[in-house]
Amino acid sequence: MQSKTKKLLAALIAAGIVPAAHAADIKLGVAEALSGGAAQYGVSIRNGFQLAADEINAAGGINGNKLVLVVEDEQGKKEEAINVFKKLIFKDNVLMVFGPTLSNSAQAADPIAQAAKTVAFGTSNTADGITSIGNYVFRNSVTEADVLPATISTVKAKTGLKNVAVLYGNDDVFTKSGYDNFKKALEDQKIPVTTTETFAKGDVDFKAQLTKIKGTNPDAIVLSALLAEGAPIMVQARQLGLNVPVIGGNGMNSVKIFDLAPGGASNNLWIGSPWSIENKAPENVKFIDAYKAKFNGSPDQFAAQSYDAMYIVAQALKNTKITGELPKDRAALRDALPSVTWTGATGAFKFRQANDRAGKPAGYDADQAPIVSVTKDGKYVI
Ligand code: VAL
Repeated sequence: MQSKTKKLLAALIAAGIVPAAHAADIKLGVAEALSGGAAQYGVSIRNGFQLAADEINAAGGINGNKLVLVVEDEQGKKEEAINVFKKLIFKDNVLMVFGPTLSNSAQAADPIAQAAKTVAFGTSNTADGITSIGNYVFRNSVTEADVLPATISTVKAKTGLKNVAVLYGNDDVFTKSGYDNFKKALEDQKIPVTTTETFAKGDVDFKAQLTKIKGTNPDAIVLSALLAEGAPIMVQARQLGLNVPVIGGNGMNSVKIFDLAPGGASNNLWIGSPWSIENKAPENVKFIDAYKAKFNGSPDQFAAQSYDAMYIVAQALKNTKITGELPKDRAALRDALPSVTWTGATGAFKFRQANDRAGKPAGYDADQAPIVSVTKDGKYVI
């Protein structure tokens, strides 16, 4: 189609004169944890995608073509993530797949997308090594490796901590990667560790580990956990009189902590992220207001990152010639993505090339710096 005709069609669709069904739909897969413990993140992520796609479609879509989301629940389980990726890529014939929610699932499912030469775009995967899977793997979530050194140095500067105890989940790709990066940051910043304790997914009683930690009298607890375990850990720590700062990774960066660890138990939790609800940049204010109006609640960082990711893909799509030949279109989208820059709810964004384990170019990580916040009376404050 000539670009003039395309523009006219886009305008007619936007004005509701021509129904969008007359234009070609662009099918995008969304594979997120919408049930189970990781739904604490996955539902926000789905909302962010929906909000951005609705806005983009209301503004005429992509050169007149409408974005259609095919949403699947991968339940926060790696086996389900594999099934859902296969369904979206081979049965639904989506152009690309967003997700899955957990790094643990991404490590299992992203190789399917890579082998099928279909973009897998994670908006919440923060463990090491995800984008080393291959050149079709992208993420706009800032990694633990990029965030945790800044989180540790900020808490050290602001609280004067001299030592820490470490507690982490040793059976999850993200919590283990968070531990590895915390350990390195603590060594680099010469902060002694009083004790290192572990837990497993599904544990509910953390008193043994916390009692041991309390016995070493640390100035803070470094915690690499997902909310399902991290929230009860905070509750039980406070019950035991451990009121020291808790330094968390990405798993603890959710407003859900205020419901799951109520009555002040969530206070004094430190996290780093490029997104903050306090950031008054116009793109962020627009996002927060639109999210509140649509979903009747405040957004979190997970919604902000998926919202931005949809706009990043939309930018790439605007520069992609969609031919209707799926392998060609999937490759064209991949090729258009790396050079996209975008200023959205999380601020200015660009990609950074990641390498595979042999040091050869692979996928793309986020190139963004974190801001460190601390929880106070039901809010993350800078
Ligand atoms: N960032 C984590 C992960 O990569 C969670 C919190 C989504 O698994």
